[in-house]
Amino acid sequence: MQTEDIQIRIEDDRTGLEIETLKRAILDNLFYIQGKFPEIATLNDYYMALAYTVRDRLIHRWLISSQTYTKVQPREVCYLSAEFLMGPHLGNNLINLGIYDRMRQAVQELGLNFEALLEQEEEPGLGNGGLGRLAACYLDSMATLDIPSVGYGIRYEFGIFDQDIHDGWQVEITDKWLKNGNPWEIARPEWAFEVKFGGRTERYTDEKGRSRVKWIPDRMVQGVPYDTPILGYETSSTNTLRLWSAQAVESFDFRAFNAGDYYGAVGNKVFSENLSKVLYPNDEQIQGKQLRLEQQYFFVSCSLQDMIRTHCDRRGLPISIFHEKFTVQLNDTHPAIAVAELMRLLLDEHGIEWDQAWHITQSTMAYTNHTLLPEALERWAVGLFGSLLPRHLEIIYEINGRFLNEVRLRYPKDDERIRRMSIIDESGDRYVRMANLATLGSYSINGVAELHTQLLKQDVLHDFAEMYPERFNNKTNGVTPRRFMVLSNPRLTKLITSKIGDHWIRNLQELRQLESFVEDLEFRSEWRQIKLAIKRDLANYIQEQNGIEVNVDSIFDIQAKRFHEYKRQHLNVLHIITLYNRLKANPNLDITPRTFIFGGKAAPGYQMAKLIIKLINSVADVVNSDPDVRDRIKVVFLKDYNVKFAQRVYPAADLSEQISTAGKEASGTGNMKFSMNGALTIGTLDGANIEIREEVGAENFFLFGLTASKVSQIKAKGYDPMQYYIANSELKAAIDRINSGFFSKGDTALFKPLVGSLMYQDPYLLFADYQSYIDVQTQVGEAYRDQDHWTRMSILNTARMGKFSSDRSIREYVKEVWKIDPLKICPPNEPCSIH
Ligand code: Z16
Repeated sequence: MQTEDIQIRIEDDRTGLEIETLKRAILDNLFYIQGKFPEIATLNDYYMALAYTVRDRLIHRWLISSQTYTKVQPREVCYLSAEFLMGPHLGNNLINLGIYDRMRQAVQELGLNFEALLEQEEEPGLGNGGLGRLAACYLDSMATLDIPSVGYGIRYEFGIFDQDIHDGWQVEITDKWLKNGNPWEIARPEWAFEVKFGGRTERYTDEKGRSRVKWIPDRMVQGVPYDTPILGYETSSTNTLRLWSAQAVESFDFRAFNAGDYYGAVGNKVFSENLSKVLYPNDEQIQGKQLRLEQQYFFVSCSLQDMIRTHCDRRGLPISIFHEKFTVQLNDTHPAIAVAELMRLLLDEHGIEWDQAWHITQSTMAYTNHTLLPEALERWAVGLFGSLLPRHLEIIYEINGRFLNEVRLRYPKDDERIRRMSIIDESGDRYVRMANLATLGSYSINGVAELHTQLLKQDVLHDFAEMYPERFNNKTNGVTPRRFMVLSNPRLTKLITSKIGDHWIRNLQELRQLESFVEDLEFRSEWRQIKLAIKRDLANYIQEQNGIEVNVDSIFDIQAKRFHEYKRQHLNVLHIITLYNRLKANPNLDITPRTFIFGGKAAPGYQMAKLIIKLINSVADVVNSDPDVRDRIKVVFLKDYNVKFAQRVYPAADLSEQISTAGKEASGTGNMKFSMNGALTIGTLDGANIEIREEVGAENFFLFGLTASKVSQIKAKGYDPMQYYIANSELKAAIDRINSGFFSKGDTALFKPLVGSLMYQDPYLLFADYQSYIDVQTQVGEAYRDQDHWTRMSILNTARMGKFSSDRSIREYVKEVWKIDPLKICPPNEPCSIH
């Protein structure tokens, strides 16, 4: 076919950006894609018509990008992650295309409600929390910085569950995000791969007389890629998020089918397709379930096969230089099986010798660790592992054997060290330690904040850091200002841009220029008005959702994140109860009014986290309706916290709660999103809080609590929470209040597991940090009364958050880890001579 003859015209209805063209395109898509006329079209039909209108306008850049990669063959990064928490695409794509305002106008001229259409999108919630959202922010920054990259993951049919609250308890509801169709993805069944499971291995001699291994699996599944375009901000670079969906391999069913076992054949199909059915909803605690390992291996194998096909078949390059063209970033150990899988592909499928295969593998992989919590470190029972991936287990044994020989040479007679460093944990039942595999197989290992990296080197990976210090580095997390400022906070964006122009959106350090407006009375007043207007919006939402009326002049004190004991939502509750007790004792007490807002999901099997949610709702019921409180405190639990909702919440906060036990939160990223939007932080010296405080200045940050080293000291000495309970009358009163059944209609058993855990173990040192937290909360209340000073601090928080753009993080990965050159992509329909 003469493809050169077919040129797309600039004013084509699929590319044109005139308002009239956009309007025509939306109606055209409604007609031809949705097959509806206006009289019977639903809101979703209009959403789809709008989404396709936007998609049409980005597809040209996407194809030029992929054509350019094919032609230039640049070095690329593949970001492997079991989770991508993308959030809604429509608004973000409009921002990144630079057509948000004109599309809104076009939509409004059609008589449609633009906000309602944005709201209509079901977000792809293919992640649990921080780790998945970080992957999404990094895709945005990689495209914005013109870094050739692909995100590889799993197309879960059901993402993170929707949360409902019944009688104060969390109830999980299946997330059917695909039910209305997904206009942002394109299926590529022609590029599917097969993935093998189970069976056994066999040795054979190849035609060159070399001993080789063949894996004879007992099951096979197909991975079908679904591609979603990832736009950069005001650049033509458009990368790909490629998610794999599991499908039955038809030929595998046939044997059973021919034998007349129709139901057996269909059963196998159902079994295969279970693989990508549902996201495991646990953050920071592993379950060791076989299906989870199958998911991990499934997407890793598809992704590596895809890279090798691109490299060898499409580009015709020798496999020996694979690592020069591709680097793989492992987002935690979830994709760590990639180390063994790449070895297998190189050894068994490409006939490469061990040493060269190991060199290629280790030059390809880089590993990011996201947690130090022991219960979150992945390990697989050797029996399970070997029955699912027999060949990989052999390879891991071989890697381990060779490695431990090196350790023995380097540290003679140090058996303890050998035991600690081994990929196989042999202290009891045998396990494959995925962090050790990832570390050993990677040329770079990083933590996600300065403190976290330091503790990683000191603690979990100490022996590895001692042996290979040059491989360890820190990359403090960042978040994208496009989604978490420009899209989520248009009012603040407009004010900032009116003062300093709009370059800050690509170069967040330019927010520093706002510092010169701190003394500007008019500016401060506008800043305050904006916060108030956003709080009003949230107040309306709360009124609708929870039927609670809140005072917009009160401090909006927000803790929004997954529920986990180490994040200490219950410490926040102890503060609320303390204030309540003070008001009960002295109903005329003059306290700064506060609205305590919580949002977040608990892992469905995590009873304690669910009980903390119940406690918050129980306290809310009592406090919100007590006449003695007289609107000075309100407690609100907002259900179903997700990306869409987070975008509403961050801009409305006065105070951001970042109160984890020091040493437990690897970085945190919500802390950054709040502060960028002008919230002040009350926080511990944990994760990225430390660096945020360094940037915004100690005088603009409410610090409390023990340091990480004090925490481990106290624990080493033997921590006794009861001593604090006995000595601190307000703490005792708060705990007794819960214990008495006051918040549970007299039921003294309900919160026993929670209170008991605090009084007798308190593994996260709430009691040790209680007084310090209360004291600093009192300072917060005082500080808020000086609105003018508070506003100065708020402005300075935003002005000094430049470091925490994910663009900065990605620049560091590019320069210090990946060593990739940016590649500019020609804009569509313009003369261009870059390549
Ligand atoms: C996760 O979200 C994180 C760590 C982890 O092991 C598993 C999940 Cl699902 C989080 C960390 O808790 C958080 O501190 C960090 O900011 C985030 O990962 C991104 O690095």
